[in-house]
Amino acid sequence: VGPPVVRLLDDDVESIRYSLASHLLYSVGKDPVNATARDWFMAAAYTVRDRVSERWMPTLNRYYDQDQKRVYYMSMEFLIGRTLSNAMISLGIYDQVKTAIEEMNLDFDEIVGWEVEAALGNGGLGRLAACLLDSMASLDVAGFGYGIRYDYGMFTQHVEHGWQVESPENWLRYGNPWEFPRPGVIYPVRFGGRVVHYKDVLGQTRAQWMDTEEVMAMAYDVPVPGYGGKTVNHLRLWSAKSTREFDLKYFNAGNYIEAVRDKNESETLSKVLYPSDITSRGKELRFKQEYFFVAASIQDILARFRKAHSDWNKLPERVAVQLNDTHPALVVAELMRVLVDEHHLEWNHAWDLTRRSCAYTNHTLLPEALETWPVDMFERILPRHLEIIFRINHEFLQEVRHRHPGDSDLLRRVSLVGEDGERRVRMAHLAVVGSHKVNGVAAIHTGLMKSTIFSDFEHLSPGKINNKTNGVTPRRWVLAANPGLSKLITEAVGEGWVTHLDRLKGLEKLADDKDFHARFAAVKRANKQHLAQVIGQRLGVDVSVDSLFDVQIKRIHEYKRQLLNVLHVVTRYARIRANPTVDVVPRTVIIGGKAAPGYILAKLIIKLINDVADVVNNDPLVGDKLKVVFVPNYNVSTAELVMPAAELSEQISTAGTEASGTGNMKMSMNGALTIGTWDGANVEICEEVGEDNMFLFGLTAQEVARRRIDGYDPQIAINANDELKRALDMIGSGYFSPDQTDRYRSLVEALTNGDTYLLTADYPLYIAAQERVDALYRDPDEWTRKAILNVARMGKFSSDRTVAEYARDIWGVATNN
Ligand code: DL6
Repeated sequence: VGPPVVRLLDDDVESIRYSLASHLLYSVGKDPVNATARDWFMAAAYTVRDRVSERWMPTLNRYYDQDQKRVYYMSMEFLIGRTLSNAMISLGIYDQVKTAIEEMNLDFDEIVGWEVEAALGNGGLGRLAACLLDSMASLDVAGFGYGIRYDYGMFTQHVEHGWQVESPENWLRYGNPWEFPRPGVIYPVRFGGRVVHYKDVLGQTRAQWMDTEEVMAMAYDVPVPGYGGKTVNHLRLWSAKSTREFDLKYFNAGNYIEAVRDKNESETLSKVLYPSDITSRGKELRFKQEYFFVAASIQDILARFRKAHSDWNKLPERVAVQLNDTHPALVVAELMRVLVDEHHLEWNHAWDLTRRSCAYTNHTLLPEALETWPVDMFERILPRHLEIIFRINHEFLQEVRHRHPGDSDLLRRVSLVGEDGERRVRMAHLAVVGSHKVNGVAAIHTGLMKSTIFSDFEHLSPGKINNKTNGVTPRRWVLAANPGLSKLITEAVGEGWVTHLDRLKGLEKLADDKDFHARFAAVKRANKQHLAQVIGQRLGVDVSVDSLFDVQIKRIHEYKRQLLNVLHVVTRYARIRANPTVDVVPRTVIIGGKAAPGYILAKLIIKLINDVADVVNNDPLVGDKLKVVFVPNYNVSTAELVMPAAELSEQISTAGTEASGTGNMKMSMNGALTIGTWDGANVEICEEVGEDNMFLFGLTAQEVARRRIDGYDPQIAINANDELKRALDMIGSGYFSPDQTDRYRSLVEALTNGDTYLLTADYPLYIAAQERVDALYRDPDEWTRKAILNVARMGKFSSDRTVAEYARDIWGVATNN
């Protein structure tokens, strides 16, 4: 242990102003005369980063000194968003930095606005990873993320003539002030080659993986400050670099161009994030990316472990590896390979250590999202790992055979290798068998995991599958995103809610307090005003702050049913047109989300939303009664703007399809009422908030399953409902697409023939629920009362609670609360 890190920097306004000026000159190389707002952003980021670093090193030393068990959160995605404001808040220096910037006659909001967000993720799974990192640091858990430093993260979505157009987001173009490159932390990652088995001097059979190609993985560390600044953990992201051997080989042969070309090829591994939140089947590069970050992380984890321990038995006591979905499931095979082939542990011993160290989180039941890889491809790229998986499978199936003799169907179902058609390795089965705990992300989701996709495993290992309902960090999603509401909450219940969200309960008693009502409503109105202003400026749509802000923001997917939302909008529009003088509750329907670039139907839904918006927003008969806004490029920063302004939160997936959802939590915490199905975390939000304070509707997961088994016929529902028929006719006949009247025929046909996600079955109940929404909105006091109760009862959905449960039940580590 070296000398302790001395804190050199003070946090008063004067010291911060000094840091800003110094960084502008010494780090950015500008003076105030020539500095742009972006230059000042960089100076501000370095100013804050210095103070983060001063707390980071002591944290790491503390972990070493106390030999703390470390939790490694392995994820292909971390959807971090912007960092500056959040880091300022965590360190408790927000006011000082803001004042220092303003005292220099600079525009704080403009400077903060220059930060390019880190969008290294698609959606829910990646954003959850970022919330959990925040909570681990805030709870003093030694929790570290491992992922990939993609050169291009999530694409930027533009809307051109109503269509989604993607463009690459070169987020590192101006440099990333939050990362520390670690050229000294670099590991080889091997691919291809062949396996040779031989007997060593002791007569033991050993495997040698040889003739491989190598890529190097270089670390970049991004500090993650916990709230209060006591603990600063980090996220280690790997970037692919070509090996020096490659360069030398070609260089010596005098072929400079070849050397550079090869370099580029090996570096493509960390080039781009796959933009589908549902796995891109069979893509070789994706498979290599998965192994790339797994192999580098395992080397790093074991190197750190070996610095402090020579006894391998200590591994599960000191190391917990959490697999964020199956993307890092190769950890199981890689850890086995390293322990057995490189450290010569006996197979059963290695298997025991591996299983006790690993745990796996499942995020979806959708069959198309369950990763499998063709055996042929696996063998070509990771031949030794395939052998290891075959042996794991062999031993696992032996055990199953022993316990269930003669049940060959069971063996076929649970095998790690699917044999129906092309042979494929089932990554979920590898993750389940190689983990000591498997969890779902909401109670209903975990229940369905046990009764559907993993029912055999539930019978084989009862108790292994457990639930860890998701949560979101209140620091980003309330404190930073909604300062008005935060101030109000703090005045009412004190500051402690930021780390003990259950203290929001103290607001319940104010649900009938007229003065609190007025202040709560004023905050919401101000947030709506802000959003309306941005919508006006950026999209040229004039929305009324008096209208109900009805929000659906999430990835565009058939199962999330943005199309059901559109059917409601069209129904509302048809009603207004049929009776223009009718007294309706004015609505602004706000929809945002990205479609995977190859998901044609999802892109068509975006076009439909924009086509409907065009017609509705320009119909003079409609005016402020109805507006439709598609917010382009929905990302974390946009979410931070929209969530606080939402009044109605649309969570309308087909029951049994959305694992949890976390947008539902964010909006409810910010005082929106939920209109939703009995799906994902909606069910638990209802348990907390009360059914009276939400608008739940529709088929339950069991009813959905029953309808599907019985063979659902959408025609019956359509024929029974004139408004539904009319809405479908309008869309299908080109009412909203006069330039191409058959544009939406396929969409309508998908609903009329089959309707996989049962929109037509839920439509009448959804419309009725929307009518209940209107009726309540006409009573502002009652609406506000329910909104306050929503905020008051959301304590359960802090990611601090989620992390505390993982820590207690899965990782076996202590937390500070
Ligand atoms: O668990 C986080 C999040 C859930 O809240 C969503 O319900 C779920 O759809 C999402 N899954 C993904 C991608 N799934 N896979 N694989 O983002 O996870």
